[in-house]
Amino acid sequence: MPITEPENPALRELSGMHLWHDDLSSCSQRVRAVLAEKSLDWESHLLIIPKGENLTPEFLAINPKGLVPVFVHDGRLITESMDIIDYLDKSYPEPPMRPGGSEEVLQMKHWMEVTDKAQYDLKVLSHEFIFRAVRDISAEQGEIFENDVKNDVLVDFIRVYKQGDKLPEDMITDSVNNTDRWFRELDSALAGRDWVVGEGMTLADIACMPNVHRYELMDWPLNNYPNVVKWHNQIKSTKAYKTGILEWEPPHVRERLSSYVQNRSSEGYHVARFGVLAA
Ligand SMILES: N[C@@H](CCC(=O)N[C@@H](CS)C(=O)NCC(=O)O)C(=O)O
Repeated sequence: MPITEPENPALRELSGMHLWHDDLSSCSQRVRAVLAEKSLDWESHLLIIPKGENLTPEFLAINPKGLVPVFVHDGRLITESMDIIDYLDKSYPEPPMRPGGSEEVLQMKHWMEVTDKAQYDLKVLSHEFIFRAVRDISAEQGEIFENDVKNDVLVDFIRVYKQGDKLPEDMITDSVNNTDRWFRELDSALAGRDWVVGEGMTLADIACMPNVHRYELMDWPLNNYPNVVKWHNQIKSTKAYKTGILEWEPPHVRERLSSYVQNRSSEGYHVARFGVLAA
């Protein structure tokens, strides 16, 4: 969404930078990563999605879609993580997070777009293979989704997710195959290069970073994409990754998620058993 003047008067009066975010959400990680790289001061409004804190009347008055991140800067409202990071880089160009040439800028935008489109598959696979450890949709939350959240895609997904302890196999297979395609394209883009586009870290790297981090947590077979592994190891030493992602991820939650992945894997339920990964 482009920058708008919020209808909510309380938001119009806010000064400085405010971010409504969740500790593990990939879209929130992306915004925190840029804020960290640029050493910007911001006020945190942390909402824990599994607790339903994105479903309160107060938050739905801020974003009726029930989604984080939401960013407000001196009364201007921006939702959509890719738009927020673009806004931040244009407003605070140091250090620059876009390449010099216009062709490379187009490539960077391409990576922001395809990774934005990859969000639904990340949601499906994260919920199935990681978040079941921490996210159970209560009856009360289910009603809020059905009645108050203005977001058909999310409401439909939550309806399927809460129906049983497994998502339909064809849904998982589609998401695995789409994600493998995304990884293969990223691996080709990174052949012989340190960064996705240009000579330094750009918004293209920031766009992809949270997804690869999440898939690593899921025990996705990353070794299928050697250039991505090399890039990801380098990314791990950046401020964007350490401050934007790791510092917000409580170690006990990370351990809980990892042991959930391992336990389900030992029962034979693992992402690599689906779609092209199983072939
Ligand atoms: N395209 C949006 C997607 C935002 C989104 O899907 N946010 C997720 C967290 S990453 C969320 O708030 N989910 C709420 C829920 O699952 O209830 C963006 O990039 O900001």
